[in-house]
Amino acid sequence: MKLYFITSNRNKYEEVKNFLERHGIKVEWINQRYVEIQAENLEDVVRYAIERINVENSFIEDSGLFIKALNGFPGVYSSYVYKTLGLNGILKLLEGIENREAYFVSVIGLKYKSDVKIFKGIVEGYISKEIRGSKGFGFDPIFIPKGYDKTFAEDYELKNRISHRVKALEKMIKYVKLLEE
Ligand code: ITT
Repeated sequence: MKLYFITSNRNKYEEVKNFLERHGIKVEWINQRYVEIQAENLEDVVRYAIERINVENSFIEDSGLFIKALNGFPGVYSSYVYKTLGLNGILKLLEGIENREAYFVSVIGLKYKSDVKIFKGIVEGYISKEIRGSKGFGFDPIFIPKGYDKTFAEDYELKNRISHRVKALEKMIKYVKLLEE
């Protein structure tokens, strides 16, 4: 089985490809941007985009970091905030704030056999006090998953077992495998 993954983010592509190929699904990368509407949640962004993509057996994935003390910011603006404020900007915003709870969300939109399906994964955790680790990408160096003490950038193997992305992918795998039978 082969699926096309439409994303402009190489790191995401690598994570997704490694995980899906371990589950017997081949992935072909379409390095392209798609239309992202301004909306308050990732599901709306993903649904709008995947419904307008004319590639059979393809999927997109939109993700974001939601910080509780900041009422969910940067959320749907994660990509922009990563580029503008960066990791240090986020740490500054949280200076002196006790509640460091945050979570990553991944939403996948799949167009498979002409149907559109949405899959969502979440991983809960905390924003670290400083930048730690060099693996992964994006906010990985400041995100510590609940129940652990290393950031995703320090323990990338752990990330690829429990991440938001992996959880959403597991749901998608279940779905496509059911339809294959
Ligand atoms: P697309 O072409 O797939 O949209 P993108 O880079 O714009 O690629 P997103 O909007 O989904 O991707 O990602 C939003 C930002 O959230 C992204 O720039 C990262 O900085 C961050 N992010 C997403 N997933 C992450 C992860 O697994 N670990 C750390 N940061 C992540």
